[in-house]
Amino acid sequence: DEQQSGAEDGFDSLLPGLRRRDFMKAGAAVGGLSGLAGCTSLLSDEGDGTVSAAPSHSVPPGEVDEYYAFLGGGQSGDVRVVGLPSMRELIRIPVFQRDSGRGYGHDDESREMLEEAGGYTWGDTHHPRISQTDGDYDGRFAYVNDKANGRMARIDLTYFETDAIVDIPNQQGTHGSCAQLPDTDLIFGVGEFRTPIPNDGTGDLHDPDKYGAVLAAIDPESMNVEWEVLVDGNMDNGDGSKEGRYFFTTGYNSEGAVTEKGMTRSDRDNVKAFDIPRIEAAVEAGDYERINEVPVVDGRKDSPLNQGDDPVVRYIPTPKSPHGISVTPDNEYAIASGKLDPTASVIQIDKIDEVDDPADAIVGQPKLGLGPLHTAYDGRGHAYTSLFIDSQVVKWDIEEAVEADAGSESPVIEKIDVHYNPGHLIASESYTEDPAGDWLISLNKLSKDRFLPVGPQHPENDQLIYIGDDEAGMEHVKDSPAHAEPHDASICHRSKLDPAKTYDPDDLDLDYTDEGEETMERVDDDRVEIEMYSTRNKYGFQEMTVTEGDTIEMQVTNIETTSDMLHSVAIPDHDVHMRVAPQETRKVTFTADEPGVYWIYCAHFCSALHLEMRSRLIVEPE
Ligand code: CUK
Ligand code: CUA
Repeated sequence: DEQQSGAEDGFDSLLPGLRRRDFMKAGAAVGGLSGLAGCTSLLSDEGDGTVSAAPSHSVPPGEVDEYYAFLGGGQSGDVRVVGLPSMRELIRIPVFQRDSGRGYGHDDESREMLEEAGGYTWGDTHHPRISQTDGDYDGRFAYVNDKANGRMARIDLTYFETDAIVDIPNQQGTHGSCAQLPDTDLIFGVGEFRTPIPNDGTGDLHDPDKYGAVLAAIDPESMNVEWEVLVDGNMDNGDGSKEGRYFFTTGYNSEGAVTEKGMTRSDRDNVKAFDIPRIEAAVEAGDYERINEVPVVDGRKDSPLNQGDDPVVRYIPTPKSPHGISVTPDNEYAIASGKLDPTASVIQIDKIDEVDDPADAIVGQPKLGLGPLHTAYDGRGHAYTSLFIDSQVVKWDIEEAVEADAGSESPVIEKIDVHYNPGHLIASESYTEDPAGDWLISLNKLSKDRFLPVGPQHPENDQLIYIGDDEAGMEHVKDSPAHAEPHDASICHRSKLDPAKTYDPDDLDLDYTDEGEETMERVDDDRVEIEMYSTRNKYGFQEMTVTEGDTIEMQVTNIETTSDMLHSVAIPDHDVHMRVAPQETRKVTFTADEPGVYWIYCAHFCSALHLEMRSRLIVEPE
């Protein structure tokens, strides 16, 4: 391999540890080989003998990363927070699943939220998107879909925790999720699976012609579903134009089939351009049908609302089953990746309104390689597209693609191998109007031989690629194993987030219980209410005596003001683990149905007296 061949021409002896490829790049960076002696300051030493043109991705002990990456955890149901460029996983935010590490799904509030959202024990999170104001991340919320159960969740980025989930009516399989730009006035949930609507067992369940899929628009504050649009075909991913006029979705199965063979029969599918103001005018005018309490606008091709010059949805024909779609930072183009076709389709946004035939809004169709799935941007006019089948990332020039003939490969600048089979790729701040253009992560589906074998389920491989040097080209700098299975991500500069260090008790619904204010009261024949504090190294009560069959409502305030000083309430044999962070108050309700003595303990290691931090729950027989 090229990297090993340096010995032949003596490069290795010139600079031990410098690979030949890097040597050549280093030379280019200073304008020639003669500058070699002076170029070492441009190089970073990764400490493992390799020298690279990229800035160091290794963050030294005690220092912090420059970016937060939020990754959808796929079938794990969570959102991961990873520091960039180190790729260190900082924390996981449970969304659709219980998580004892966070006490999520164990206290009353989060448990009730999960129950009201359907009571499912998992979700399938793909696309975390951060709220924006004026076209830039405002650090307030992240929104993420649940493809498995047709839901959308909101994560409060002050506390890095899920604070709302909506079960979207008329939608099974919420795939794309995206905030309306530039100010997050709506959240869009893209319905993938076609079902009868309403899907309540009425009508002919076997007739696919009676099935449909909807786009859902959700209010970002109330999380109410405001309206939906019924369309032809399955939808897939989505992204919005930067000024908020259009929301684009890709899709497959324009055939309306129910088998793989049927779904791939025709050569064309389409990108749908939803005209948001036009849809809102239709809702305003009462041009909808209310189904499961949601106004549903008919956006199918033959809908009366789609005839004439002012359709609610424009169907832009593209080759076979386009998958990813993303709008360029300058809002000129929406680029759809071909999936089953080797091209991407470059749609000029301001042409959509002008052309008679929607197909004429496609102004470029570069040939990129096999299995193009998703496209990210560096803000310098380049696009980066993942090639699932070729296991590559291809960098190409957007304007060149507009100039070139359809099917031309001339816009392609460079390809780099990834390992293996990338789904999404994402560049820092790529979804904003001003991408940073330095790092890119390729979220690879297969890792095969890249890590120590750990049994039949291999880790995913999230690969870090430096894209900040157009001269030197893309450089793959790190493999990072990931728990199954990241799909999409949003990367946000750390300056745009301001997470709390402790809770603000005013943000919480439950009353604060300070030391000396603890109470234990029988409020009913079989109901006991406890309000107490926790601190190093005790709970408000050393023991609590109840009677078999009692329902216990236990509310606990962590009165610590020191950040990072967590305590919890773990109760053996009662399935209770309630984390309480500094200045937080939480409540858990459970039944004491087995007489006996139970040692309540703190499961977060909080001090040298952590093991002594206990209380006894004494359950007397009836
Ligand atoms: S994604 Cu959801 S199937 Cu390509 Cu945006 Cu992975
Ligand atoms: Cu408190 Cu351990």
